[in-house]
Amino acid sequence: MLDFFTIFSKGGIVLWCFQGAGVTESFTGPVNALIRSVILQERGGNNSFTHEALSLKYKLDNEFELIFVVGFQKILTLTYVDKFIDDVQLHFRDRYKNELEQKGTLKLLNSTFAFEDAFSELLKLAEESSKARSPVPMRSFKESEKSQKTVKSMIETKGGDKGKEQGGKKSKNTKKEGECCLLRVVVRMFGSLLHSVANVLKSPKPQKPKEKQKRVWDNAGSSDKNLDYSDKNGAGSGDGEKNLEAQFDPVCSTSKELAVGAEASASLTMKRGGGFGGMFGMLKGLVGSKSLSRDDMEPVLEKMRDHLIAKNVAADIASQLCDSVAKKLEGKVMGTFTTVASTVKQALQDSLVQILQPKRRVDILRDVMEAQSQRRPFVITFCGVNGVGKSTNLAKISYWLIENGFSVLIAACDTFRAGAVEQLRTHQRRLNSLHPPEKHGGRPVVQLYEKGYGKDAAGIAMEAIAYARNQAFDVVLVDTAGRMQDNAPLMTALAKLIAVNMPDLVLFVGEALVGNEAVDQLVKFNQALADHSMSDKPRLIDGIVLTKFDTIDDKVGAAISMTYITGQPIVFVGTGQTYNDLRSLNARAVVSALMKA
Ligand SMILES: Nc1nc2c(ncn2[C@@H]2O[C@H](COP(=O)(O)OP(=O)(O)OP(=O)(O)O)[C@@H](O)[C@H]2O)c(=O)[nH]1
Ligand SMILES: [Mg+2]
Repeated sequence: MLDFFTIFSKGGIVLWCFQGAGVTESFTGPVNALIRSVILQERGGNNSFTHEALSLKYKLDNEFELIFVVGFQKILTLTYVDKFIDDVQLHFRDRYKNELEQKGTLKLLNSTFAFEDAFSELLKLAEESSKARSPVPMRSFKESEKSQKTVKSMIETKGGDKGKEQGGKKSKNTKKEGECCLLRVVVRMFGSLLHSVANVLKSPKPQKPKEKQKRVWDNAGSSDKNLDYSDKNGAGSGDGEKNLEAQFDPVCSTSKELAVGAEASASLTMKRGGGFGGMFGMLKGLVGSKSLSRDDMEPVLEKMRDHLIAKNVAADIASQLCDSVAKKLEGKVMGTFTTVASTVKQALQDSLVQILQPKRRVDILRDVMEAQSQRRPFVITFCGVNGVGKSTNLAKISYWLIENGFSVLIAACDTFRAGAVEQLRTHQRRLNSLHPPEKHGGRPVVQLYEKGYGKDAAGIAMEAIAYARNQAFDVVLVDTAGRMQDNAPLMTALAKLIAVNMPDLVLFVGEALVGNEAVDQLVKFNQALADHSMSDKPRLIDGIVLTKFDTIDDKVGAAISMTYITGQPIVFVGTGQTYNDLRSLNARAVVSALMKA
């Protein structure tokens, strides 16, 4: 049933692996994909991953820095896998504790882990238990308990079960029961009050109690004892008081009693906590050297989550990140003199830096040079919702490219918004005035390719690329119209533009001001590109331009949301409205702004 099971250290040493009978394909690819796309990208909140036809589940052992991965065909529903992976982890840890405790890669490499027998045994047990739990056929009505009941048994008889109930429950000295008992006393008192009022109304003469059970409400003459109906017979004998005492903690009246009460409650706290409360607990929390549990981390994670949201990280992403950090830390032994809060904070900080680090090389200048050597222009398309700064940042990037010695053709493919073409023409003029043609062999370094409004944007982009090839421009920057992610016709048009022209880079332009909306925008842009792609491997967003970074102070969360969703790097950061206001992202600076209280 299982395709493979592998146990490896976080450092990358495979300690043990199993390959299912008849499975010929190597599992290196899926495991590498899991490491690259989930474990290294802090998407560990959910411990499963699908890769082509395989479903992978994994478990981290943070104490011994191990990863347990199981793979099986995704069409199979293996209900036992979660428990099985836990069992294997526990067995492996217990069996090879000594080897695993030795520090150092070489020692680990030299150790042998003959785990086959135990693994097969565990697998057999897991498969059998899942068979045993296979769906039970539905019972017929005749077999059900309901069919055994007679109508008579369903009719409630007054007081029928009372005695049984009282007798059965009396031994339990719980608070709930005490409350019930008190309620019963009150109800009885109220009942007898009504009863006596009725009696008084019926006969004005004072009544003599005929039987012991009959209760009389006589305000004038009866003592307090008469009011106590808590004993079984209803006689105010004072036994009821004892019963109540047994069910509720007595209220301490003297200071001695108070002291005893305090002691008792202290011992109760110790018992409940299962360890040392008070000062010892506080010291233990401070000094550490215990393994972290989810419960220990929960309050800190909750605070961290709120903190991230306050810094403009999308709520979903903040939760996923905190879950991933929790998974990474669960079971980890804390260092001496570290608190839970500092451990969690450090782990979160590392995760954030990891997310912002580019996963692949993004070097536009080098790529342009490579395209130059192939005698073709390097094409970049800018897309995003309305007014985020696509055209302005396109102009800034033109300036940066010109400064680096390249010639640029701007394709005016926003044929929709009034003034879009004129806006680009103004930028072209200004850029040419900053870099006059005289300095560049008499040829303008920036040109605008435009066909006015209302035309097909994909067609204009294609013509512009052909023109750039003929005129030996180094780079083509394609400006597109802003569109909301829910506008299906416009999203289809963008997907077509990208599918037809196959640009070298698709940059998504997004405002740093955006909060939860970032997730929706990126997911839907990527979805539209995937849906309308003509190839098996669709062209999705390759990178992000994060604009208006100068307007957000330290609420830099959008950077995290955007990179987390796409897994793509932030290629440029727009920090103002002049041509110089273009930066690359400094991951550490962003993370320190994020973590700042
Ligand atoms: N403060 C600041 N403002 C910016 C930045 N980038 C763009 N802007 C401003 O944002 C506004 C919109 O910029 P555009 O470039 O026209 O935006 P667009 O995405 O092309 O808009 P549409 O084409 O209508 O979708 C302009 O006023 C820009 O000056 C930035 O990094 N910082
Ligand atoms: Mg524009």
